Parts: sequence; structure tokens; C-alpha cells
Amino acid sequence: MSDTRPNILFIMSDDHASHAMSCYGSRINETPNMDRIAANGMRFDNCFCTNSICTPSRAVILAGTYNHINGATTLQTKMDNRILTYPKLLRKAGYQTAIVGKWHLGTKPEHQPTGFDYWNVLPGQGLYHDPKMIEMGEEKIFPGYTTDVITDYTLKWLRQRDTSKPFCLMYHHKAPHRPWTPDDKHATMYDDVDIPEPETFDDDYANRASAARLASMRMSDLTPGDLKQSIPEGLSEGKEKSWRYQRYIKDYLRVVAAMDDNIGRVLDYLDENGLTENTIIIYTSDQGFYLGDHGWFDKRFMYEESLRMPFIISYPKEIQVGSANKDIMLNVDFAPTFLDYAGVDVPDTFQGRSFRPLLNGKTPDDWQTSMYYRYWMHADDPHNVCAHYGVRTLEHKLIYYYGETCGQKGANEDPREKEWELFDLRKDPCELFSVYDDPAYADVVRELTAELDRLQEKLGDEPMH
Ligand SMILES: [Ca+2]
Repeated sequence: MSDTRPNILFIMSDDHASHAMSCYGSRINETPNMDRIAANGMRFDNCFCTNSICTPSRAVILAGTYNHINGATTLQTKMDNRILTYPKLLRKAGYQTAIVGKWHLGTKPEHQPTGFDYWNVLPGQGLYHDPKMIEMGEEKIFPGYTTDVITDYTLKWLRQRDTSKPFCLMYHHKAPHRPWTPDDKHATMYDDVDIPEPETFDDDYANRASAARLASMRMSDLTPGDLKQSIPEGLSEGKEKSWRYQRYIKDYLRVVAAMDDNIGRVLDYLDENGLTENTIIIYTSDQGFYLGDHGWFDKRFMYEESLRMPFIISYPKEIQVGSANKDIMLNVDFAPTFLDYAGVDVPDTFQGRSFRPLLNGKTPDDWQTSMYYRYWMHADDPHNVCAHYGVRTLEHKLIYYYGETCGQKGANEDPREKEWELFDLRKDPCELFSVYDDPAYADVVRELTAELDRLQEKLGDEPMH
């Protein structure tokens, strides 16, 4: 009898915020191929990462555990490749497994990908042109634009796979990570338009803890390498900030457009080969990003733009087309969900929960209504973001800036004042006014602090407050 278990095509990019996707209502670009996945399935509006940077988010996804458990807390920590991951379990259960593209969990023998029949990954961040990649342990140069190369090798693997077995393919783009280098085809896209500035572009960082004001993620922190053009002379401070934003956001969107085209090539392959019906197709990014929001680029903070991950998924056999979900769902929940669909038992050590019922439109009564977040890389060079943790519910967000290195690699000795923030997300969705000290919110502070304590205890993390 043939194996009817679903294939899994897990498409992930790097630093792509959902507010630069048309299926999420982007005001600044179109992503027609990503939209195909959303139109044919479900869009998650409250999918969050538990630590908004590359290496940690990828470790959470693979291992199904939080970073204080899997050890990949910062960009300088790597993941021990003996750790149990969902691809290992799928492979053991008869799936063919592959990863092509970004890995970012280390390239030494003890960190290289394990659990894959085929792997071909970039070392570290990788380059945008003519990338060096490590294919099954062997370093080679692959001529071309990296987004195209990753897609070419993804398609090559799909064509040669054993069609008698289901597959789990991790098609992981480097784009649109800094330094946002476009390909020739999209180099002049948006040349004749101005991209609108976001609502919080001129945030003055008042009415909050000091962390936002101290971060070096402003338009003025973009380097000559990011801007790729010399700054016109004679611009006022405000005009230069706007000029920098246009340079930044246009290259970011050009890189996204090249990626969207390439995702279209892979979706076409599935369509042409009759695979779309029996394949769970996912598009997500390892975290969100500031697209000029709060005057920033980059991520790291627990604020909405970098906390939120885009997450769209299609699987016509089970998921209603054109649907959306607002339940809280986390990157730590991905692995249990993949295992659930493959009919593999989820190990007790995994900390997430399968969201398959949500995909069927049946949210369990005891589904999570809060989430735990922790950014460990205190005062990192060059972004200078204060270490913090917190809890988000559907209505509020409590953040504690503990401001210490805790001995973490990549964190810098620069102790800070310990500060709290509380945001009322219903009244202040842009998170501009902390109400932590407002007596009207004393009960909310008490409840959320108790919820933070509960989550830290349940997940096994050490409180600092
Ligand atoms: Ca990233």
C-alpha cells in the first residue's frame, strides 16, 4: 500500500516581517506567490517567536524546546547536533528529509545538520551572490544569486526524490536579511515611487523604559554598506532620515520580491506534479522585523513588529481555504504539529503543542492564551538591545528589562537599571505608552506578573525579578 502521509514543505525566510506581505495587508508591497499559500489555506495573525533573532528561533523550531533548554540563546551560541529534533523523528518514521539554504546553527562537525537525507546549507549568514555552501559536508561555491541558487537546489532535490515515500523539505532562504542586496532583475523596482513611512517612524522613545531610546537600530545607524549609495549633500536631519528609509526599505522589498518569484517556482512544481493536495505548505520567517517602525530596522525587542512571525499554511485536505486564526501560536509549537501530521508521537521533552486542531477550526478550550519571551544577548554589538523577558496575552504585554549578561556569549558587560513596561494592546497597539506605573493597571500588573512566574516555572527558566 502506498504511503499517504502528507509531505511537508517548510519554507522559511530570514527577517521577513508580516507587514511586508500583501496577504497580511501590506501597504508597501505585493507578494503574489506567498499570497497563493494564504489563499489556499490559513493565515495566523498571532504567531510569535520566543526570542527574536536567527539562531535561537531556528533552534526552537527544530528542537521543540525554548532556548534555555536547547542552549542556543544568542547568535554566538550554536546547537549541539546530537539534540533530538523533529527531522530526526520524521526520518526514523520513514520520511525523506532535506534542508537547503540557511541553517545558522553552526558549521563545525558537532553543529552541522543531522537528521537529513540531503543537506546543502550556507555557512553563517551566507552571501547574496555566488554563495559558498556546504553540501553534505563539502564546501563549494555556487555561482548565481543566492535566492535563485537555494531554489534551484530545492527543485533539484524534489525531482530526484523517492516518490514512494513522503518528504519533509526545509526550503530556507537567506533573504531578506541585512545587507538587503537585490538581484539585477529587481534592482530598479520602486525607483519611481516613494514608499510610505510607517505610523511610528518619528517615535521619540518617551513614556517607556530606557531600552528603546538606547538601542542602536535607527535609520542613522544604517551603515554605508547597508545604504550602498552616498548620502546626498545638504539634507536636513529629517530629510536624511527619510532618504535613509527609502534606501533601506526599497532594497528590503526588492529582495523580498526576488524571493516571492522563487517561491512561485516551487509552488508551480507542486501544482504541475499533483503534489499540492497532499503537501502541507508553510511560509514563515524566523522572526519579524522593524520596517522603519519606531524609526528602526532590525528585531530583538519583544515589541509587536519583531515578535510576530508571518505564518501561512495550506493543506486542502484539512484546512479551510482563505481562513484566518487569531489564537496565540508559537515557533515552539511547529515541531509537535509536524510530528502530529506524520503520525509520530511527540516526545515528552518537547515544550510546544500541536496546533492541528486550530487548523481544523476547533481551538481546544485549554489552548494557550499567553506566551513567554526572552532575549538574552544583552547590549549586543552593534544593536545595543537590553536583555529582557516578558509575557504577552491577547490584550496586554509585560516586559522586564533585567539588563545583565547572565554569562551569555555575545552579551556585553554593561549593567542597566532594571525596568518594567506594560502595554495595553487594545488601546495602544503601537506600544508607545507604558502603563506599568498607572494605578488603574495595578490589577493587570499583578495578574501578568503571576502569569510570568507561572510560565517561567512551567518552562524551567530562572526568574531575574
Ligand atoms: Ca533572522
